[in-house]
Amino acid sequence: MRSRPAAAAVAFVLALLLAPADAWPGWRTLSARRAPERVPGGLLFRAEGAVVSVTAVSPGIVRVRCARGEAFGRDHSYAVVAADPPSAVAVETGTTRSRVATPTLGVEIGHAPLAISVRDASGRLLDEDDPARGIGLAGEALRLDKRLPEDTHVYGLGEKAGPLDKRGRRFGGSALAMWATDVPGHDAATDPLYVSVPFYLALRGGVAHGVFLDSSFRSSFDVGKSSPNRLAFEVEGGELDYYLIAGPSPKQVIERYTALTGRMPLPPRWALGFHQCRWSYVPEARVREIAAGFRRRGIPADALWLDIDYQDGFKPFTWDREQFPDPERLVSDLRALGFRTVVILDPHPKKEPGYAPYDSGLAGGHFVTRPDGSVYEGSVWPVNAKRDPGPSVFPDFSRPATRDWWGGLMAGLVRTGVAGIWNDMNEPAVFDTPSGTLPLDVRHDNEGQPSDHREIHNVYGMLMSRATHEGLRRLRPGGRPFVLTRASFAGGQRYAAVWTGDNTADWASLRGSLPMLMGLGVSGFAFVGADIGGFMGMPSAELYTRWLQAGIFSPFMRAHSHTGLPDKEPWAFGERHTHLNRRAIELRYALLPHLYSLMEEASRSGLPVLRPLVLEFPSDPASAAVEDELMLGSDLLAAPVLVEGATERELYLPPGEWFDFWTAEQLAGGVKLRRPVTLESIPLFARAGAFVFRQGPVQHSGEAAGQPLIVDVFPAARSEGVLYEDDGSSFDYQRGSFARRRFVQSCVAAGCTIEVEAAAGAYATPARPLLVRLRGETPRRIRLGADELPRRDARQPDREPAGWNVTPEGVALVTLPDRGQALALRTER
Ligand code: MIG
Repeated sequence: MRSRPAAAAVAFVLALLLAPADAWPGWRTLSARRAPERVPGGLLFRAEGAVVSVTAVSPGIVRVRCARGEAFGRDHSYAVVAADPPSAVAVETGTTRSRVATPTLGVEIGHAPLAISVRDASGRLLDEDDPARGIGLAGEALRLDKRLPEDTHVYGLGEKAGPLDKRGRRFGGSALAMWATDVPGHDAATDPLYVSVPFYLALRGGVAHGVFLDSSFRSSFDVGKSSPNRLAFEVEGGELDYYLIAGPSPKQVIERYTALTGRMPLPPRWALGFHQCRWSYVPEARVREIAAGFRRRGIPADALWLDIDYQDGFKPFTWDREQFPDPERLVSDLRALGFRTVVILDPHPKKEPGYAPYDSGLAGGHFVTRPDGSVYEGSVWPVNAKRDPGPSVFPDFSRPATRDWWGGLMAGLVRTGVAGIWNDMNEPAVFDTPSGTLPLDVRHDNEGQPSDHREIHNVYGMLMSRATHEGLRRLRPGGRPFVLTRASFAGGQRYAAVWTGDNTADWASLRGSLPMLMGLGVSGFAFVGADIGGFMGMPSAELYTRWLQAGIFSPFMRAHSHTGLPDKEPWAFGERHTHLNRRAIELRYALLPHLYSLMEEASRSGLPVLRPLVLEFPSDPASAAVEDELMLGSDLLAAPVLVEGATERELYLPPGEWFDFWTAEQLAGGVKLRRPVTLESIPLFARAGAFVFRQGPVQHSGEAAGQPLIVDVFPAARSEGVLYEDDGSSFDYQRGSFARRRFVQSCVAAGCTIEVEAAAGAYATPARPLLVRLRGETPRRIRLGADELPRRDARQPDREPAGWNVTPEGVALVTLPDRGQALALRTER
């Protein structure tokens, strides 16, 4: 039976009219009440009970802001550092639609409901609000619904468990919250975790854009969960204030996002070494034993960590003098062995008159209060002290004067020689509230506009790490600070590295750590790592070794353990595994020059060091969901073994030409491979054209000076690589004292040319041998400039300072003295 066309049309129109109300109970959709007004950078719309502005903040970033009432409140952000003045913008206003356009982004705004669509310069649709819903109001909450096309992938949202693609797989999608939470033993289903980054990157057909919701209130993201083709986000208070960020590549989105929220500062080089931690190494004799344990076994390491038990009754800024009678001596003795000391500082000084941080904090009004003005007291570690247990008070890190005060309290630790600070429990975690954190009505300064914990909770940890970072900068002006934090927020990459908290010693946690770390990287946090070996519980020897082998590729590489467990150091799993573990850490140290160069790049571009494949291959559909492999920079692909008892590793190589890093076997990409593996295997692949910068064996990062610089070159028609070096610890690089060197390769049928440019910058690299390893082919002849390079006698290598030979493994190895000069090698096939 056929219905009459007119009736069908009426039914269709009716359905359209009724649908929004039906589908959106409890929410009121905003519509413009009159023509928009011009404001700097864009347009302002007035709706029933709310205002909405759409403004360009840079050619590639448009800001959409919605507030209740007749006008916006204070324009303030803990995340955004560089909002440029509104840039060149074209504005058109119409009766039903208006437009705000930059040279990169065109935003069309429908007036009723207020809903936008975003196109790039070529007119391609990037993003679109649900045209029937747009922005909704309900109680204190504000919400926005966007369309989520079937083929869109969603990455980022900070520190999240589960799949790399936040669209999710199970249950049709993900509902993810931003609310810093202490979650010991988290697993793939745990949400939220400690860090809140309300930023995502959407990728569709190889074209990316980003959305950053700049709200510190609790927010939620429904990524295709309640409806597979919708992405909705909601804030529980304050404004709905978000930025649309142009690509078109995912890397450009991340560069723009981190231009807005800041980038990781270059860390000291030692912080890229291996860190050994445990809850807790006490007394000091045990710390010395651990240090000696590394050196005796020749296992490289750079830092030893002191967890809460080094303190007197868990009071920050104190030492337990029975267990640590002379901390200064301990720290300097460790330093003489090449170890830095990092200590924990939690945000909960004990309420104890006579304890200086409590007294000065109280006098300075530095602690958060209840609504009646009394200082809030809660139970955290000091309540478990053996002597005089008691409650804690909580610094208000949202008050600038409090951040300064807290920073100054570290003077003693800095004088003791402590090299870095570890901020834990800063969600903040509280033992005696049902929520596990501060009550929502606790008062905060909020940088001069008093507010409550609902608004500050998510930035509390970041602001603590900011106070710590800024304090270290003041106390030790010449040295780069090292801070590790558990909780943070968008922009927190400016202050501290992040570790993923209390994971578990099981295989699922090892596998889950990869997408978690890659998601953090996409979200602006380049300096990240997970507890190697797993924090809760005891790993098998095999799991520990596999975790270490994967951990080599984490920018922050630290092994840690819960209290009360057997020894978990790299040598605690028997002789065979000690050997395997040493080899893994040695590879990490060998790669330090490469890693440091990538970290320097990250400090300027915001691009992560540990990358999901999709960042390098955004147009390759098969790369989109790969989460058990990673890219270290753009040239190395690691496929760590993540399965118990594995005898082979199935892996995917993206399109292009590849080499097995170990054997230089040439492999065609765009396919899945199966590679046999043993316990020793660390499957690693180099893109054709890769330059891999390495150093010889060391016991700690301080031993590198004067060591040979080793460069592995994998042939390609044309490629380049960049090596970055500096003194590794000071800020002199900001005044030109660095050495940045470009390596350029071009190959034709007859052979390859490898040009090493003279270093740019004023830092003089130490005189050293330069070892160039030509991988994947053995030439007949090699020239240095115009002259043929002599063959070296591998048995008496020092006879010929410059020359080449073929190593026993069959690698053509060129040895040259290096003083940072330019040089050119030509090979003849
Ligand atoms: O309530 O300081 O995530 O790394 O060892 C536990 C003791 C407190 C939690 C941290 C963990 C640390 C532990 N801390």
